[in-house]
Order: sequence, then structure tokens, then C-alpha cells
Amino acid sequence: MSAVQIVATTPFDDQRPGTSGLRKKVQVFQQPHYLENFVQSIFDAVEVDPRRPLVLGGDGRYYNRQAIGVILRIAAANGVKRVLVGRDGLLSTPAASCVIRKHHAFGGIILSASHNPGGPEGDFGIKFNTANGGPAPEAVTEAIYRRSREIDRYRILSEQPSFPLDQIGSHALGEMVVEIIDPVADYAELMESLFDFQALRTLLQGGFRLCFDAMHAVTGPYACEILERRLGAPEGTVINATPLEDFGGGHPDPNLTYAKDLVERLYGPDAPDMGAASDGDGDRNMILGRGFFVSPSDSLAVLTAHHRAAPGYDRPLAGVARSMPTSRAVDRVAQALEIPCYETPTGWKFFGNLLDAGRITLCGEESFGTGSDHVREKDGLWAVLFWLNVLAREQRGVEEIVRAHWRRFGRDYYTRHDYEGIDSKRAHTLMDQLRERLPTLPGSRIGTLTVESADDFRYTDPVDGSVSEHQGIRIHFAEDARAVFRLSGTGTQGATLRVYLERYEPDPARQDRDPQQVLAEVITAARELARIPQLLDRETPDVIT
Ligand code: VG1
Ligand code: CO
Repeated sequence: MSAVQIVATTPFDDQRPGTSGLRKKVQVFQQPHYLENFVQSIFDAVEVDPRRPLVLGGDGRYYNRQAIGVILRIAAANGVKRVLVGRDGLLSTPAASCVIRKHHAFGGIILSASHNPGGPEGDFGIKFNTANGGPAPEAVTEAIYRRSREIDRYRILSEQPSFPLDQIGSHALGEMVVEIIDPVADYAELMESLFDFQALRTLLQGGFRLCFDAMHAVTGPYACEILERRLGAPEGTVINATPLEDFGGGHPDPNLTYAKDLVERLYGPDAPDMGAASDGDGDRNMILGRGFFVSPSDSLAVLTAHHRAAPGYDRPLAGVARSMPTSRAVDRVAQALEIPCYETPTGWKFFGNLLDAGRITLCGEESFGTGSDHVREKDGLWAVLFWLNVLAREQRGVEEIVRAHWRRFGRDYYTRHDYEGIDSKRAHTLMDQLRERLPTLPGSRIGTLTVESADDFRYTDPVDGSVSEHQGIRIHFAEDARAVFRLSGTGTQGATLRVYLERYEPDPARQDRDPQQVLAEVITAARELARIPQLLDRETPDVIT
């Protein structure tokens, strides 16, 4: 009945994982053997520890359930003895990280394409996390990729799982035990250990109004349980709370463009005191005040400056880290706190070593990602609870707190311009040409700005010494401004060029301007330097955040 089948197969040539796992169109994953090949490659590259469980769950998007069935059968055929699966196949990315750590799993498989749209025409994704709860480091993802290039068979149980995924309980599948667990419980307990839930209850039951937009993605059940049930926020605090396979047709991406329902409320009449949103898999966050947007780079800096408000962080921080394109706002706080500040390549996996070694406590990315040493992923709801804890302690609003922060540390005006769906060859030509000209740039004037230094970011991991090359081109201007160029590693169609722009303003009298205007000269200089209009045939970016 539960025989292991060995199925002959041939490799696909496109299974190189990007910034966070393998992301493709659903139709690509639906090809015969496609998912099976990649999952078998994981089990071939990673040692299965039969004494420890595997964690499995996803963001609930289209194909999540089918993929869980296939992965369970392949896991059982590869010597896994116990799998913890989130009820309904759900686990947010940070909750999966929490469960891996708490239950001493040897790893976890997370099914998500994060903020990319879902549904039969949308995207699907799969990612392997290691025993520390974090995304597999490059050495592991490379081993999985190498294996996927030469795979010629996979092992799969002939038996189909016949039990329902929607009820907590234990079931046998071949020699393996499948435990359906509450996807929220372990995570909620961890949040309770970090934040002052009593103070949050007083705040949320005392007239402070929060609106949390789950964007029909995985954080719905988490936010309802924690914000409404445990903290007593009024019913309706969480909007778009039911996870849908196609996220209601939207982009589950928390930014001013895609979190429309939330933005309308926060910028409309009778706006609540705070707005927040998370993405498809629950690891991103956007924080809004009444008619006020908190840039993710500033959010990291503010939480760092106010870390003592939260009981779980009421101690000196070991250090902080930000991804290279993230603004330098947090660097200024680190300097004041006299703690180290690390600059890492884009992607959460680079924070993992620093977190494991105890070198940093908080970290973040400009792409709406913030997190800490409590798990090994960025964590959307955690950031929202942290902000609430700061507000409860300070008894001030979101905007007031950020403005006070700028007065003290200065404001790092920031924006990101994305050129999406461009021809991949053109994108690489642009980057190559810019890279070639780097040595000639210092000293040259572009408009009103002078290039001070220019390089292609190369990262040496301070813990294990591993080196990552070509992590983005950095141009520093003498006028305390910076432009960064890199190509996205998460898209599924063509290439995306990301241009990150920032400029520092220490003068409190000049901190209330529109970032696009303040950054106009830096934006023009960046376009000229990279010859964007000529090489991409584009006059304006597709998305501005
Ligand atoms: C983007 C972001 C990056 C983030 C990654 C995964 O990558 O820029 O900061 O770590 O998405 O986020 P890229 O390569 O497209 O720029 V998520 O929420 O997918 O896990
Ligand atoms: Co995400």
C-alpha cells in the first residue's frame, strides 16, 4: 500500500533559487515532475535527520494544497519520520521560522511567492529553511541547484494522503507521522514573550484605533488571533482577513500602491491612529500614521532608537544590520548607541549568520522588511506589535515619533524606483556598462552633484568569511547623497532594475518636504549615470516606493 516508487526524470534548466527561493509561474510548477524534481533535489542536498521533524506550510496561495500533498509523499519516501504541517497548509514565513526553532526541526519547506500575485495565472514559490529557522545559505541553495541540474530520479510514496488538512491531529503516511498543528499558537506565544501585552491591551481597548490590512493573505488568522482576540482590539480592526488562493486578485504587497484599502482609510476622513499591512507570506510590514507614511528604513531606525520600550528588547542591543540599499538612518542610531552596524547584501539569509553569532539583535531592509533575533526571517506582525509597544510607552502618535526622530538624528530622504518587466539582456547590458565605468566616476560632476566614490558591492561575511560578489552598484555623492543600482532576484518575468535613492537632511527646518522633490537631482543623476532612457527605452519607473 505504501510502497516507495522510484520515478525516472530529467532535469529542468531553470531551478536556480533567487533572492528567496525558487519562484515561477504556477503553470511552470504544474509541469509533470517539476515540483518533484526540486523537492527531491532538496532532500538529496540536505541531510535528513530522522530524529527531528520537518516543518511544512505556505501562504495559502493557489497550488499550496496540491504541493503539500506531493511534498509529504516525497518526504516520506526520503526517510523523514515526522512532519509538522500548519492547519489548512498555512504557515506564515516568520511562524514557520518560529516552529522550526521551537520544535528543533532539521529544516522547513515554505511554499510562497511572497508579495507576488497568486491564482492559476499567478506565481508560486518554494524555499528551504535550515535548522536555525532561516533561509538556506548560498552554499546550500547552490548544492540544491547543482543537484537539480543532474537529477535523474525521485522517490515518492505511491499512497496519497487521505486525511484532512483542516483539523489538528496526527496521521500516518507510510512510516512517517504527519502532525497537523495550529499555525498561530507557537508564534502568538513568542510574541507574548517579547511585548508588553498588558500595555497593548490598555492601548487598543482605550480608544486608540488601529487598522491592519491582511490583504487576503496569510496574516489574517494571525492578526485576528493576536490583535482582536488576545489584545482585545475592536472587531473589524483586521481587514481583508480571510486568506484567498488569489489574494482577491490583488498584489499582496504592503506599499502605498497596492495596499489601497488601507491607504484610503489612513489618508481619508476620520482616519484611524495607525495603519499597518503585511504581504502574502507575512514577513513584510508597512506602517502608517494618520495621513503619514513611515519609510521602512526609518522604521528600522525608530525601533532601534526605542528598543527599550519592548520588554523583549529592554537590554543593550548586540548590534544592528541593514541591507546595503537600505538608507543609512539606522547607522546614525547605532552610532549614538555605540553598537556595531553591519551592511549586508539584499536578502534575509545574509542576516542569519550575524543573528546566529549573536552579533546583531535587530535588522531590516528597505523593502518593508524588519526583524530581530527572535526568529530567522523578517516578521511583519512582529514589527506592528513593536510599533504599538513604542506608541503605548511614548503616549505619542506615529507621525510625532518619526518627526522627533528626524529632529534628533536628521532625515534620510529615500525612494526606490523600479523598472519592471524589462528585457533581461538590456538590463544586464546596463549593469555591465555602469560597472565598467566605475573607476572613472569619482570626481566627475553630474548636474549639481559630484561623485565621491563608486563601487560594486562585495560582501565578506564577518562570521564565516564567505564572499558574495556583485551585490549592487553604489554611487556616493559628495552632497551626502547616494544612488544604488541592482537587478531583482525575485521576479518571474523579464528583469527588474531597482534604483535606490537617498539624501541626508540634518536641518529640522527642511525635513518636511516631498521626497521625490528633494531627491530630484539624485534621480536625474542616477538616470544619466546608468543611461536608463537610452538603454531601457523607459522614461519613468513602473513603481515608486
Ligand atoms: C526583494 C527585496 C528584498 C527581499 C526579497 C524577498 O528582492 O528587494 O529586499 O529580501 O524581495 O522578500 P529582489 O531581489 O526582488 O530585490 V519577500 O517578502 O519575498 O520574502
Ligand atoms: Co514576503
